[in-house]
Amino acid sequence: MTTQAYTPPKVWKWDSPNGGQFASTNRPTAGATFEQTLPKGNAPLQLYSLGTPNGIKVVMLLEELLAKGITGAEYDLYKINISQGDQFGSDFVAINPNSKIPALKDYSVEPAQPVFESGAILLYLADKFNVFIPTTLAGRTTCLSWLFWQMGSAPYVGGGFGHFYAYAPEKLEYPINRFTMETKRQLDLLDKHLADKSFICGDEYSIADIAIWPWYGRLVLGALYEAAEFLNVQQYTHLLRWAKQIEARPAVQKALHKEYQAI
Ligand SMILES: N[C@@H](CCC(=O)N[C@@H](CS)C(=O)NCC(=O)O)C(=O)O
Repeated sequence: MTTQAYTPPKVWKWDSPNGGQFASTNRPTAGATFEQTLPKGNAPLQLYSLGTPNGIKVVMLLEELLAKGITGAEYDLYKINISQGDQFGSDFVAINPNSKIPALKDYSVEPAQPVFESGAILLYLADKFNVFIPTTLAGRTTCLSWLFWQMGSAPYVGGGFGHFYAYAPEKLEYPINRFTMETKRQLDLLDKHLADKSFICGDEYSIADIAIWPWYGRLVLGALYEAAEFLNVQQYTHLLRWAKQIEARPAVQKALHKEYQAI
């Protein structure tokens, strides 16, 4: 494929497939496209997910809750194969109309509560069990600021930088430069923020760390897009210290292992 200047038509049309890693699943419409019955186990929480950064977050929190002996956090984990289009099945769409993993259904309440968006799932579980979120309004507000920051910022890393650096059918300088600039700005922000504190919100590990680590922690640890050298991550010493500290948590190791084992 060669790079050519593109003159947009008056009305955009879906040119399927348009190449690239996700060409088979991306589409300009929402909603279920086929009937599907999801598996369901006996645990109070049923999680439908995959081992992506957004998926890993939820399993990280559930494993931390179980490590604290919170039995209400027991869960069954089922793999949603997004490259085969499982996210467009009727049962999955009933939990998450946005057709993206992760999606959770809490059967410990009546009626069972569906939750989608990884940040909303983390907040729901932290509030439900009253842990991994500060209890003061000031602390909670700081924690939620960083949680929402992650949710708004990581798409520039994943959908922008990661897509054009690792997945797009050809390497294009303009989008790679644009999203590398923004990704490095975000890494520098986290590095500066972590210079004088153990965790994102201070001394306590919280859902803000859990949301941020699978994206930015794993990026500087070289686990995403094989981009550690390109992004010169060694310069982010505080962020690297934090990333390694979290990686060493037993619950995190369990989550990484479990997520990929999902059936
Ligand atoms: N903001 C959402 C993003 C979720 C998301 O983008 N999930 C991706 C995998 S990481 C997905 O399911 N993609 C399938 C698709 O786009 O069809 C969240 O954090 O839950």
